[in-house]
Amino acid sequence: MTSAAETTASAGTSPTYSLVVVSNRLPVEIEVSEDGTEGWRTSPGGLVTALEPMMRSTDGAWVGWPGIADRTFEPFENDGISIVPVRLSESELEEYYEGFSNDTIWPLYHDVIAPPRFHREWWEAYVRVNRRFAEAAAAAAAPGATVWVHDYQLQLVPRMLRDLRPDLVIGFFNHIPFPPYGIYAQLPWRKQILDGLLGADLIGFQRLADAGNFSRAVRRLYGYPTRGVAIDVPAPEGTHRRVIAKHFPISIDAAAYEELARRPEIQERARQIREDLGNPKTIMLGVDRLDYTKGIAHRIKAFGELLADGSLSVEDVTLVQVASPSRERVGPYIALRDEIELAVGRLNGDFSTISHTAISYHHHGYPREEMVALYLAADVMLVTALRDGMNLVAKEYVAVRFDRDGVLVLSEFAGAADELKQAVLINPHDIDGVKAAILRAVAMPRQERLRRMRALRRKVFDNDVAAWSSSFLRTLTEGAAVRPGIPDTLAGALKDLSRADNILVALDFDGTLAPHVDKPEDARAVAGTREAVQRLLDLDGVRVAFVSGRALVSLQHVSQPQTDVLLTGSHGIEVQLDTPEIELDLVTVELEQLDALARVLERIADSVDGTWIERKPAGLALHTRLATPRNAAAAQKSARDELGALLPGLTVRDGKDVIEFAVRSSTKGDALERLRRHTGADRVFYAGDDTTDEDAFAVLQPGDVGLKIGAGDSLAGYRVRGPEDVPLVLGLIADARAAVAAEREAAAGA
Ligand code: GDG
Repeated sequence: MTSAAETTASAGTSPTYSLVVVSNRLPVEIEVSEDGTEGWRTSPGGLVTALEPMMRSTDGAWVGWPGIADRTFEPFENDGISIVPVRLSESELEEYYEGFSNDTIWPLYHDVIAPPRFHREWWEAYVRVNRRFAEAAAAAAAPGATVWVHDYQLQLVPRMLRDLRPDLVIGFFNHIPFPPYGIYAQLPWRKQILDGLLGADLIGFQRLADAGNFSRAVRRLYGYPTRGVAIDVPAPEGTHRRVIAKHFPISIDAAAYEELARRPEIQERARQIREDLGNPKTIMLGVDRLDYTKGIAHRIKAFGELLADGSLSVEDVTLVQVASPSRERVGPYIALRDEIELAVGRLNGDFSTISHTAISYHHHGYPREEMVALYLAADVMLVTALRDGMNLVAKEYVAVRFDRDGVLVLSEFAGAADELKQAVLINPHDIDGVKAAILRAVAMPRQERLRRMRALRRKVFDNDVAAWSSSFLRTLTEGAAVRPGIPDTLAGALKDLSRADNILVALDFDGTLAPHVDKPEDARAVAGTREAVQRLLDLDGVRVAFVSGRALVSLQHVSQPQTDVLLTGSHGIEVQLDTPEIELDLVTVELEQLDALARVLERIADSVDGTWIERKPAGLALHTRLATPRNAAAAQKSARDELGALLPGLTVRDGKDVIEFAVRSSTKGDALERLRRHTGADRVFYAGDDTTDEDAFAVLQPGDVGLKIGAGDSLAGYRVRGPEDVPLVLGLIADARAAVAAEREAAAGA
């Protein structure tokens, strides 16, 4: 237990961290010992287990509320994790947490199972508290740090944080469902919440459907273009920021649950539980926070009807229901407790005997060991949620059952149903369906139980919580967002590169020097590019080249290059290397093939109405758009047949109403090799953004530097966020080179 130090004023400059997790509750809670001293105790939750190893290894901090109102605590270290407590007052707890989070957002996002209540004061408190969390996270984050914000209580934090700290990489994960638009649209602050979330680079959801609901809401309320998981959010100066909204189904530390289940004392406890219940043939179990989303009443109703109609008897079947206390000051939860306990009391009154209780009901929290023993003892696990983001209880039950026995009855409205398809799936609203599923589970033959459980276990163990968090963070830091600015490692590599005698700086154009635009002819390099290129051109031993997939004439038009810039177009087929003419980089035999190809196609085009040929740098295309379908097909067939016989090595590409033949297929890798030979460079710097640039990265040699612009897999060793960073990188090369030249001059003079 770490002792708790309270403070009233913030103490000087605080340290900063490269990974900051932000959640409403901290992973620690305050504990008062008998002598009245206070200390911190780790509260074991799934999220802590998931993030602990990463937090320890990456210099992480956790920002959150310590679970006690009106107290200010200094940041402290607990079990290797830095803890940054956020203060909440009693009235803020009522309005921001119990009110807006748990009585507005929670019911709204869970399909309005309970009516959401909308109060403007609650909303104001929510904004205020979210700002406090954002400020605490901003203060704790090192330059360029990754911040991972959790859950529905903090949906405004991503935007507030981005405004405070544009340098950060921001992720958000929503643990609960995101509702369909028809429901979401009820929220008076629906636009503000979306805007808050869109401040993140990556927004994670439990299910595919949740991510879809979110993207649809963004389209409906803001009209931003969305494609697949990508949403393009307008940013200053007519640019866009790409936000990814994608599902990452959360999981549990499956191995840790199995390890507990294998302990002899826990197995003994499971046997004990069975005995204490009077050794019924079947134990059914429900474990839930006492929440109206969990469908506890539906489960009790179905069980009661089965007892009433004689399908089950209390001698044979007992239902154990753990309903752990939750949100006990929120109105609907107070009413729910009464409703459930009335139903349990009635049912027990009607059906229990002196020796057998129908429902063994427990309104307590239990230690995890006891939960595992209950899972082990349960023949049938009932998860009947009306709506649930994931439902970890279902996964825990599966992880514990190393004996591969036990039947999981699972609501299709729990996120877990997307993965756990071998469970007995139910619609909890269909009471007859639930009753049938219970009977099926109780009577399921052992063979079938084992088969299903084996498949379920594979799912849960293959995608455990470590896989979940690393997949989210990988997507966040490598895929969805690239840290802004120039990485230190890149600056070091450029210094090293600049020591070579001859350097080639080769640059892709579209997406690298110029942002992508809708009309290719509108592309222009970002401000500062021309000046940076000129600085390089002015240095001895430095050559600059543009490498593009565009036809060379088009590249000249959009890039307006200085005369000394070397150019290659059409993926290396066209080159302009220190001559005013555009050369085709074709060898004699290819030129001869090109002639032969032209003769054949010209003859065909002359003889078939509505067809014509187009010359390309290394080939020709036969267009058939204006011919009758029959003539078009015949012309294409004879071109293919004749050329197949005459020039078997040609590359053939079929298009709509066009067939293309090329004597040479070339890549940007070929282009870069050609430039390396031409310039005699000892070291090469190459920058590019798309898959065709990977061919160039692939031919880089030790000591060369490859720079990927933006997200996505790449062979390049370094990465920056976008074209606006490239002039800075070029400036660094120029600086380093100038410094080397000055050094050499000084050495020569000495
Ligand atoms: C939200 C989403 C999503 C419960 N009673 C006791 C106890 N528990 C543990 C369970 C489980 C956890 O609490 C409950 O997790 P669930 O996933 O079932 O549900 P929520 O609390 O509603 O969680 C949900 C989750 O976030 C994660 O993203 O899956 O959909 O609603 O781990 O075992 N644990 C102990 N004693 C109890 O009495 N020790």
